[in-house]
Amino acid sequence: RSEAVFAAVDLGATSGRVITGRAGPERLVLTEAHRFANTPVRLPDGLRWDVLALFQGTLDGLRAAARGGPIASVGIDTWAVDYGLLDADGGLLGLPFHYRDDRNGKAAERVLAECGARMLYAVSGLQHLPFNTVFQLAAHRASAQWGAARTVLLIPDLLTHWLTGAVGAEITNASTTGLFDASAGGWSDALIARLGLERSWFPPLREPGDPAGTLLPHVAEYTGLPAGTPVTTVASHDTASAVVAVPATGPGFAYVSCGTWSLAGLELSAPVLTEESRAANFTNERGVDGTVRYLRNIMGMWLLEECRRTWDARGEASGLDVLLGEAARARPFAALIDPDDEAFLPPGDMPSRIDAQLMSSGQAPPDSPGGYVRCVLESLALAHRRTLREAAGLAGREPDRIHVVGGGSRNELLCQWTADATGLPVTAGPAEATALGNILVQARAHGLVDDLADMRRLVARTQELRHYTPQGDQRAWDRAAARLERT
Ligand code: LRH
Repeated sequence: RSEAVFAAVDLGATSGRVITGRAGPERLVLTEAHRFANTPVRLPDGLRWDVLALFQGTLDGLRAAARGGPIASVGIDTWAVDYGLLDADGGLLGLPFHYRDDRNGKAAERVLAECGARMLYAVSGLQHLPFNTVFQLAAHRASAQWGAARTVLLIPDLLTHWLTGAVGAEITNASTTGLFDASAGGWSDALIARLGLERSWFPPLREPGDPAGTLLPHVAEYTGLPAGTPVTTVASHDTASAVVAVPATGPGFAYVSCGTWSLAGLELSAPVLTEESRAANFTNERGVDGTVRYLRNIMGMWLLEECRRTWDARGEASGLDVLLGEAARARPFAALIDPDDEAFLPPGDMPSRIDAQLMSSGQAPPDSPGGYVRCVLESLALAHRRTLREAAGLAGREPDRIHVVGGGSRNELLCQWTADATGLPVTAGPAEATALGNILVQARAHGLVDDLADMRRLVARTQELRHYTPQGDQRAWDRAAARLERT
């Protein structure tokens, strides 16, 4: 058999999709079967994911996919770090918390005081983010649910469990918990013990490509997929899947996986666990085939999405194209922010928080939505520059090209400005990198493609890409970067 169709369940922070992909040695074609909103819900005790709606959307999506013809297997990826706790009967204990909930700050401080940031980094190689699973678990400890907990499942593993009944922990996502040993490539028994967690709560690890189980009879019946349809383990961390589908044709590339977050970095063959790397807050997340995603999280399109949500709520909505047109005409470098300010993390009024940062650094707030959009996009381009240059220095590897993948690759201003700010050529696309990476790993498990290089060549040959060369005034970007550094 030279081709087959696979279903990718790809859940992002704002929407979920089920996408089918026809894959073969010379073909890779996606079709969206179903898209649904992912709307977090604020309960009295915090911001939660509506995982039941996400599971129902998954089931409806698989049903829509099944109507399109035979499906060889199903794979699931979502955002990282968040989890559900299961009791001894396998029941879910409460709705999973959203990583943007504000419960984690104090717990993170406690864990750092107990274990030390150096020790945590030396083992896990994980950047410090207040919502790393390890800190969320520390915040969860005080709850009544804690005593009944027996298993921790990250979100894609939880959905896989509900589809198949099987329990496992996918390795790329496990590496975002802070409880994973980046050098040994397995759960860190030492960290788990040190944090007073039970080793038995963390299921056996699965590699992308491993079988995860087969659909439960009631799932098969509802979706119309044949009983026995396999669920294949993919790179269940969405960023890991996206990086699989970077259409690189050589080794010297950097990437920016650009969506709600901008994840900017390099692909390495071994983690960098030095003190300099820790101080610069770079992460060593696990990719497929033992690769390491050496990157830093940048606040990303979230800044723009939250500005637009604020304007919509005030009845001042404009379409994205209109806003981008205004941004293109707005004055260059009028206002620059550091996107990594933790104040930007929670949901809420984003323009006011941008104003606050600008005023505290002696800059005037923009006077139009287009001005805000320009401020955000120029600041993100500068953050891409700074992050990629630091990554290159710390890893000792200079990239010769940047691949921008994910939804943000459609944003021409951001891609051009990233090229201009870095002085490197940018290849933009595919926008659907995550779903493509999910499908490709399934296709490989079915013997239709080979190694990572082969998967990437297939993406480069079949997907629409755009190319940007650095242009404009390079020195203006140098000056802007220096100005931002000073503030
Ligand atoms: C992107 C992402 C990122 C994580 C964040 C929680 O969707 O998975 O890699 O840091 O969400």
